[in-house]
Amino acid sequence: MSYRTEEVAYVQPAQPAANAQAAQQQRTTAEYRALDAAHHIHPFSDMGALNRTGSRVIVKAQGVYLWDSDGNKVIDGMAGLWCVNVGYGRKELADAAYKQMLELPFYNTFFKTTHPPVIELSALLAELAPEPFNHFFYCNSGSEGNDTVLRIVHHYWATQGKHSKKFVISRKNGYHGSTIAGGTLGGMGYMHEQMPSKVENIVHIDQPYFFGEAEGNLTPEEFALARAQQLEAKILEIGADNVAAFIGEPFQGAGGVIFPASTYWPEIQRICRKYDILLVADEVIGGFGRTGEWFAHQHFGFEPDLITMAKGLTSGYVPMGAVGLHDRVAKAIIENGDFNHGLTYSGHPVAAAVAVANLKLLRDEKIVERVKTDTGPYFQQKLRDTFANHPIIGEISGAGLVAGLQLAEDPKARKRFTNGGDVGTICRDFCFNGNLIMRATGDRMLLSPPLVINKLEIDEIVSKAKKAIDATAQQLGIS
Ligand code: PXG
Repeated sequence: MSYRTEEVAYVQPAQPAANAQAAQQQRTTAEYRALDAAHHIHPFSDMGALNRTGSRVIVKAQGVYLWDSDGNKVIDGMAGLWCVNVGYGRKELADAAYKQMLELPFYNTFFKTTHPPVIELSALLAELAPEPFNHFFYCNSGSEGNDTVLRIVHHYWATQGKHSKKFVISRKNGYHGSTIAGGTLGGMGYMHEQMPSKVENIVHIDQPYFFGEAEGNLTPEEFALARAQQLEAKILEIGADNVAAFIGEPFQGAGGVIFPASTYWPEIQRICRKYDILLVADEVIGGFGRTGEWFAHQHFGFEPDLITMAKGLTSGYVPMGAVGLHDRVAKAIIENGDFNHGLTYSGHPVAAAVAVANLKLLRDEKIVERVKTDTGPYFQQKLRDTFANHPIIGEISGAGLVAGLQLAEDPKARKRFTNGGDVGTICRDFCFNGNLIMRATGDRMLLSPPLVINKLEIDEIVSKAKKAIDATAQQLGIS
């Protein structure tokens, strides 16, 4: 169904309804689309193009399934936006929010006050996070988490009397959010192009993307080591006395589920320690069970100084972000006077109550353990069995319940399509039409389903993905 933007202004609003829910139910898909086009600017979207075709209107969800306003049932291979770890429709989270809203919907934590939900959440996070992480600072999103990381890093070095340590090193094709700090830390060229003002003293090194960027006969391990050693070269170029931190996602999520070989993170850690540089793990996607560990840095075997968290912290039911501080960083912050940073909603009671309910589900229902020992290995094996010799799949990356499928013109020669982004979009649209949500990042197809997914539902995702990828190959004339 399509319509033109200029028709939108003449759409009649629906009759006033007794309550908001009834009003929602009264609108047709066409009415929703028209109103959306008339008044809503979507994130990261070409609104002119979107308004001409219209958005898919998602009206409800349960478990791993979504329903749109035409009644289509869609399996969600992306857990919303990498966040609905406990799946949709968990009453425990709704109850926690409801109860907290009646008890204490808001109070701040600025002026010598605190409240039970933020206390419970902090204690629970200290229990679930690796041993040296016992202190947490709260915000509303992953982007704010990384802004907070920068504030903590700078304050930390000031407390150590090392005021020249200002530079933060991150990676091209990393994603750290869309505030000015998050966008600058990230290495997305198309974002930087629209950001004439950036945060100072942030520089980027190359990413550990073997399939796309390795040259010659390097093994994945040799390539990953070489990419990690770019950090050392960059530190020496800037001067270790001027470098404050390195930040990276343990695996790049939005950048294409890029899993570095096992040599990468130990080398990054060695370099950070050698030059006295804080190591920040952005766990906004990797945290809370995605790889089968509570945190993705545990999967890769390194120990960060700071951890950025969001998404799975509340399974996306309400917005919340946090930064976990290693004891040595926390000690410096605690013992050195005011830290002049905070947000109205730092530690929001409703968000904190939902986070506690969410983390207890992940823990008590052994959801993270199941990802590690059961559903994760099943998912990874199923993908490899299904796509190992597929004519347009060049690489399958991932662990636990996250995966990237590299589309390629010649998989064996590691030859990518020259118009890879278009091929990804074709494939994404086949998925969409087949009622599977799968994300395309350029020429990589991504999966990150809710962590409560069962094996039958995994089979459904993989078979729908296969149909879409087969259809893509067919459209390209490859078989
Ligand atoms: N760090 C990482 C690693 C992320 O993936 C953020 C920070 C920022 O979080 P907020 O809550 O501010 O969005 C993210 C967010 C995509 C997509 O299309 C990924 C994210 C956000 C929006 C879209 O893959 N990741």
